[in-house]
Amino acid sequence: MGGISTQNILHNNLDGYYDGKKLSASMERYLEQWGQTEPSQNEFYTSFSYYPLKGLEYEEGVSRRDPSTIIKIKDTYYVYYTRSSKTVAPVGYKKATKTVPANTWDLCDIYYATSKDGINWEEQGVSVSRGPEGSFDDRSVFTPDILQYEGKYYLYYQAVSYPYTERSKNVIGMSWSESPDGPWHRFDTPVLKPGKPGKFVESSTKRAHIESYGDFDSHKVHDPNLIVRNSEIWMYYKAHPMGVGSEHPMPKGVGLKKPYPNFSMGLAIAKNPKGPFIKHPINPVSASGHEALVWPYKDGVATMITANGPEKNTIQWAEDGINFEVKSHIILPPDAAGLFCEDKYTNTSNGQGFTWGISHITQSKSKPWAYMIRFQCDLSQKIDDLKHKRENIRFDEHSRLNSTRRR
Ligand code: AAL
Repeated sequence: MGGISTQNILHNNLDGYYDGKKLSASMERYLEQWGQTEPSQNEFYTSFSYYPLKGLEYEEGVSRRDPSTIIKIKDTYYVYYTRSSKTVAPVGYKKATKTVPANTWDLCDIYYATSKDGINWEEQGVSVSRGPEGSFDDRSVFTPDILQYEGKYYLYYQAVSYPYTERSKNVIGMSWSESPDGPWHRFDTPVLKPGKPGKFVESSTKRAHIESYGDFDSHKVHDPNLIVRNSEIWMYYKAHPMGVGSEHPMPKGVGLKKPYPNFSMGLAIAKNPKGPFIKHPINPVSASGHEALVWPYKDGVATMITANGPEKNTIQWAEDGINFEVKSHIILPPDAAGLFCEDKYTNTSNGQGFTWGISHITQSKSKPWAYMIRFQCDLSQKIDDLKHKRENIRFDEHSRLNSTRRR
């Protein structure tokens, strides 16, 4: 065809679009912050697709949840996760006993499974179990992440002691091994503890009844998620202050002058995997999110912020790994994801991202036990997967009618 090329038509139209126009606030933002005609032009945007996993699917009486980062040793993938033994269904904090769990992460141990293809998994057994009676981890160990570093393996996980009540403090414990199959050497003290405490009202047993809040992580340090950066071990974690959680709306007053987030993300850095982990002075590094999830991306750090807070359902990035900016909005992100991200621990300064991982489906009325599934996406520099760059994702009747507040 002679005459004008498609390219010229496009450019002419674009010029026309802006000619002499005053821009609205949204258009200013669009040009300054987003600047994309197609979602595929935003490397931080992805949609997610989900697939069943063989060997880690739903099982009556067994909860499998909170998968770790997935590592690959030779031709074998490894994932670590929270697992309850065949037991009765959880009954809540008030009715829980020495043998009856409060929730699906109570009375659990860390198990692991292996796979050759990332889809068919074989549960191998326990990696780390609860500590001896009277220890900081005698009630439950759960929500692990695995760090592979200088030929050794380090499992970081949440831990609680008996009795487990809504006021129990959560800490992060660690065990290490020469091999991904164990045996694991358990540290008998936590590697990370809650920060400066507030004060609970003594005449009550409720988590929400406090006289003071304390630091942003005065109650719980949760969901350790690790990267190696600047030759150091960077542990991001979810934090809760004392005084929130069990009652909504939050109690008013108590000298509170500014709002603060119930869910936030902290960062603690160590020179070596055994610690000491030093909390970053500008914590919390995110005022939103659940289940901390980070990966090295280009010369900075990316994070997926899900489920809670004003910036939920976004992907953010920080050149310094500390001051995150919103880079995309996502829907239906994986819950409690564990990533297969090959350079998470290589101290890279050009992180490549990832395309898949494992997430969990939490318990529901019809399926009272948590189980795990696989997800695919495109948050990788290497590939350009247009299927996972689509927008306009809608939900069918089944998803809508079954959607509810997660537990
Ligand atoms: C999850 C995580 C932590 C909590 C519980 C189990 O979503 O945030 O692991 O303790 O729920």
